[in-house]
Amino acid sequence: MSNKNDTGKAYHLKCTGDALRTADAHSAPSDWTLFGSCFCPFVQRVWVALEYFGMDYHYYEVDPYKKPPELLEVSPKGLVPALKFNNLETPRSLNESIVILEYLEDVATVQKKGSLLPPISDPYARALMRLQADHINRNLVPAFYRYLQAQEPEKQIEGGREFISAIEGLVKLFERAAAETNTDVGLWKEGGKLSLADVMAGPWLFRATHVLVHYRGFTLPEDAKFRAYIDRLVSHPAFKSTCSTEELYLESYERYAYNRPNTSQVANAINSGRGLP
Ligand SMILES: N[C@@H](CCC(=O)N[C@@H](CS)C(=O)NCC(=O)O)C(=O)O
Repeated sequence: MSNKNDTGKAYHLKCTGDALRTADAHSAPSDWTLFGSCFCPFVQRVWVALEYFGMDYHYYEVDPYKKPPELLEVSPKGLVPALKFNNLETPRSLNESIVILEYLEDVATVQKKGSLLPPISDPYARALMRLQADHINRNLVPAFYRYLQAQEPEKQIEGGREFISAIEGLVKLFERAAAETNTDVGLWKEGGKLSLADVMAGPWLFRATHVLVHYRGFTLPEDAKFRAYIDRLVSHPAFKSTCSTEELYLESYERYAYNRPNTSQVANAINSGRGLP
């Protein structure tokens, strides 16, 4: 091992805690199969939405680094999440967390199971939420990995600043939506309902509260409103039901924290300055 503090822990292959209970409750065949991995934040996005809408699905754990043929059939780059449609004459599937989220949002709208977006009657509010989503993908998510993978102390300090600034950018967009619209701004507002932005950012904000704290000595912004937001997010029933125990994340992310070679396509993209897969 190149770094003496790297204890060589492997990523987990089975959920724990609340997520295990949810996976067990969805272990029977269904019209949809969610190809997931217990540690994966992109999977968690889709999983939270499935839980939020109360949809029927089969949770199926795969190792995306081993790329079994059944995963490659439903996701060309062998990335999780993927959603497979069973019981159709011709095989169908979707990959890419955001594409799957939008698909679920459409199905939920048609089936009147709720929505993660403000109502269609308020296109401006919907657009503001999509701005939040865009910021999350463009800034918050890559900043999380750059920070976690940074090895030199100066790079870690810079990574921490960049991650904080991505959080502040998101907060500004939440505040803007609250000021400019009368409809939903998600959990940012006390009493608000879960939003697309909450689902998209939640998995990384949640991991920041333990993975970044543990490996980078990160402290979440002190701002009381932000702290209250994080509490609402991680205790939301749909979110909480997809969370494993802290230990699972700490162990699964050790390879990122020591920037082990070939950790993942995401880690390689960060190391080479390319966009995320
Ligand atoms: N853009 C994809 C990214 C998904 C992704 O990177 N998933 C990781 C697990 S967290 C994966 O499958 N990695 C396999 C690999 O790196 O080969 C999405 O949003 O769904």
